[in-house]
Amino acid sequence: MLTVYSDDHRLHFGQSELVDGKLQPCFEMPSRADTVLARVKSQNLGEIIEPKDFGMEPILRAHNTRYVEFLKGAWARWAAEGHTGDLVSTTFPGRRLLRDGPIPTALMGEVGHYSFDTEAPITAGTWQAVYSSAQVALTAQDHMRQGASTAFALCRPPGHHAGSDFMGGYCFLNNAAIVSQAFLDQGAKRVAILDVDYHHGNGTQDIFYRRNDVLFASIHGDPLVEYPYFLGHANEHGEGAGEGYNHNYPLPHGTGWDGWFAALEDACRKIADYAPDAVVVSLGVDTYKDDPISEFKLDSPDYLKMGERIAALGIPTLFIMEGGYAVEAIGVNAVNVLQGYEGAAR
Ligand code: SP5
Ligand code: ZN
Repeated sequence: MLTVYSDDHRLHFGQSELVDGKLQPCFEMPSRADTVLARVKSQNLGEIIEPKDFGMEPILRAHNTRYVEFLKGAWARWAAEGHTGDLVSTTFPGRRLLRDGPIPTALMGEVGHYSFDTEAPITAGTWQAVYSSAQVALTAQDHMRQGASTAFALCRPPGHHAGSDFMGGYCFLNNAAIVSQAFLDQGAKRVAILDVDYHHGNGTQDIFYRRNDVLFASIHGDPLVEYPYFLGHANEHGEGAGEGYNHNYPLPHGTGWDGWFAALEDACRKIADYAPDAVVVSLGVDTYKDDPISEFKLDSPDYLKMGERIAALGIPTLFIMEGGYAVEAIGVNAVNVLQGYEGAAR
């Protein structure tokens, strides 16, 4: 399996994250991608290439232009104001504040307008890193356009919490949404996104919620007790033309392989019924038992079985790296999914 990777991910390195009222190092750190890349190499998964540059157009097919312009220019404006620390929002349009009102001209207001939490810090290199992360995904997608049945986009920063016009949860541009739209723009009739990250892919759900050309299925910690808290319930099935094309599997804290696999089985049957031209997997491995911010109990060998079940769909599958914060284990776990897939698809 081809892996696409760019060193540019290092350019995004948030200084800190608020945990228990204290600032601590960000869980989403550069060494995550290093661990995954090292495992891809040690297992001889296949060729590793740098991304090509597909420009802004495929990004703007999934994202709001003004939001993207904001991301691109925010650091230069922040630095010009004399700031040196990360640009992070602390104020958000909660209920009966103007969520869609005039966009504040002050940066701290504008970043609040475009954020849903404090977990997507904009640093000096954030734009280049998220742009390259999207190009990593698009390059893997292009490999499949040319006929490959699978590819691995080793994206960092991740993307599934980012909506068309908002960031949060370590995410800025939604890599899975961008490549799904690219498949459609190249002639695919239907794409299914399978989101196996521990957290609900609220951004991806939001982008495709009113559409029937992308089916979204997500297995995640129940939002009643888990981040992102405000989306991801089982009764969210889509709206308008999208009714029936969104499937959430919220699971309780402590869920192990058996409970998790039952949800995967149901999601895979829905995907098979949908008969998509391509499957995009939002591959988070924060479902691991020792993940520092998560409460599922999957163990490393389980990820092989996850890959095998996805391969049994028999549909071209693009894997997009999302979360996973047990840094020493995420290489083994992510690559186990890919090797499980390849072993079964072979
Ligand atoms: C892409 C992705 O996986 N984003 C996840 C963002 C989750 N942010 C919530 C972090 C909450 C940290 N809670 C600390 C618990 C320590 N035991
Ligand atoms: Zn996650």
